[in-house]
Amino acid sequence: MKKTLIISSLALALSAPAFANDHGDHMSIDQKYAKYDTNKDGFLSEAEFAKKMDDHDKSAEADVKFAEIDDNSDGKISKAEMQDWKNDKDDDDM
Ligand SMILES: [Ca+2]
Ligand SMILES: [Ca+2]
Repeated sequence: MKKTLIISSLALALSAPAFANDHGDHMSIDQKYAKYDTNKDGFLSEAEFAKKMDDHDKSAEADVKFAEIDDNSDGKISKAEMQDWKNDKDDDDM
């Protein structure tokens, strides 16, 4: 009984970090994109992105983040750019 408890505690401890990451990212990129791409042109404009950052209380960083994510500097964020940026970041605060 005691041994079982230790093993399950260990399993819980090992699975906890993975679970925490999943928990912080319960929406897929597609879902997030659909939510904030309000004019449905398939890109996030700076205004659309600013709204997204505002929802996360990060409006002060919006222009910096936008420039960071907008890899080809065409003034809009494609899904691929978003995905690349997310892949580069370990902690997902989006
Ligand atoms: Ca758009
Ligand atoms: Ca771009």
